[in-house]
Amino acid sequence: MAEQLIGELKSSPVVSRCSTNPVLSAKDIPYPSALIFNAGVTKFHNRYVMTFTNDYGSLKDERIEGTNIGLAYSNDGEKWDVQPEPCFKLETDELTRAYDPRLTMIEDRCYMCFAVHSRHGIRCGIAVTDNFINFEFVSLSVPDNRNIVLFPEKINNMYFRLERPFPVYGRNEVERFDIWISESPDLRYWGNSDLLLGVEDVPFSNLKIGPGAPPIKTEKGWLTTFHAVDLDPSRGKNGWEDIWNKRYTAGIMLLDLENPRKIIGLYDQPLIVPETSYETGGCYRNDVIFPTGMILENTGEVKIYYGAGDTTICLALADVNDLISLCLNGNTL
Ligand code: BMA
Repeated sequence: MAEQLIGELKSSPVVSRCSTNPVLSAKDIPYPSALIFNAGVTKFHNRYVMTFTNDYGSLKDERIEGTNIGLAYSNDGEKWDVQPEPCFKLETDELTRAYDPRLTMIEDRCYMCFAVHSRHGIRCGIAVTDNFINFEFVSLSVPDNRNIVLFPEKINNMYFRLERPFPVYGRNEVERFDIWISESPDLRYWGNSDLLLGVEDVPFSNLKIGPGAPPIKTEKGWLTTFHAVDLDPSRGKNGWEDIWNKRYTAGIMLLDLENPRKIIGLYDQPLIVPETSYETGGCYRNDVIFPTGMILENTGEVKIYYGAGDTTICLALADVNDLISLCLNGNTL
């Protein structure tokens, strides 16, 4: 059972929302689309590239029929040119849905991590591409696992990833899920797994947490977002489903540059909380902020992309030093 209720939360004042939010929604998509959300974003050949979850069906009748992954390019990270066709879809007897893509450039190639529904549980895939047309499978986890994000470079000669297995028997409570870290010599074989952050150490979650956008490298450490969920059983219908009593917020933490298994700063309050009309109403699931992309510009500006309400893609902006201060000094900024 959920522990204490979390109550009211507020976004950090260091974050501002892009004035053109949502930066992408179903009306911008030139093929069947009802909900688009949870987008991987990175810089690729001097442009920004985005891959995003596209649930198609009927927005009007609140019906989803299937999922593919769409592709968009941008020159400024804000205005997006959606490509005429989706770029990725999984449909085999065993694997039925790929979604929640995250993008990481490593050694000049673009890696896409994604969640996969299979007939035998939820798995995490990693594929690599040089053109967003052909994708080569690199690895697929065992169930149940979701939200894999890759670090953009080797650390002490190993690749690292954050991930979120979901133990259903061993944790003694329903949906009590944590963030883990693993390493690999080749991005294919993963091991040396450790708990990175337990949900009990996040004061604004009473349920589960998971990795957000792939970490970015700063002078002070690896800066990375995560999603944090709180449950309030008194919440009722809050979107398409009969009952949606969860809220998703975005948190932020800083990991040691040389040893990313070590958290050197964790902001004890959420960074982004559902607050605007496009986050709190009219969504498939209202009150969901799901960060999946983060870009550090030369100016020190950080672009944070997040899915809003599992319905649109939004952008938030912050200064990298402010984000680092939040992690190191908590609420005393
Ligand atoms: C998670 C995933 C995400 C989704 C989130 C909120 O479990 O399914 O795709 O954004 O829930 O509904």
